[in-house]
Amino acid sequence: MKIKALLLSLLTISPFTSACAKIMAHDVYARATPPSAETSALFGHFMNHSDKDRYIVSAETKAAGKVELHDVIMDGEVMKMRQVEKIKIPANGSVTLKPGSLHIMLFNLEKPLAEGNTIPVKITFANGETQELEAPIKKVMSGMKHEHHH
Ligand SMILES: [Cu+2]
Repeated sequence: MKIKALLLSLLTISPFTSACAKIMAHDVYARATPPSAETSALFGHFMNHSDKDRYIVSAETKAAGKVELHDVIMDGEVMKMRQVEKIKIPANGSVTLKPGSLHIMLFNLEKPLAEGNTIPVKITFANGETQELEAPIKKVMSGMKHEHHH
């Protein structure tokens, strides 16, 4: 009984219990690539459970030589990717990185991304916090479509 009580008190005073859950990453995944591709992208949903705006400022993975934060803009009728400095996760809100929109771009892939595998990803926020996660590799049908077909 005494040990249990001690453990419980350790848990409650841990400084990590509250700070950790402020940004929650959901369904982060990487786009599967054909064998010759050298680029891919990471998508996912980030929730901000704090009352301050938060920003993703960089990401890294050993699966890619270079990683950039990207947005997609309309240039006339052409969709173009452009690099952005940061991705905002609004206070008490969320941001979705998805095909045809914000994404984390992967360049110089070490090897093609095969569906079913995972890659380790480290995301850095503007306040210096980092979050590490394993992103599963999934097939993405098209970069520009938003509808779901069944
Ligand atoms: Cu891109």
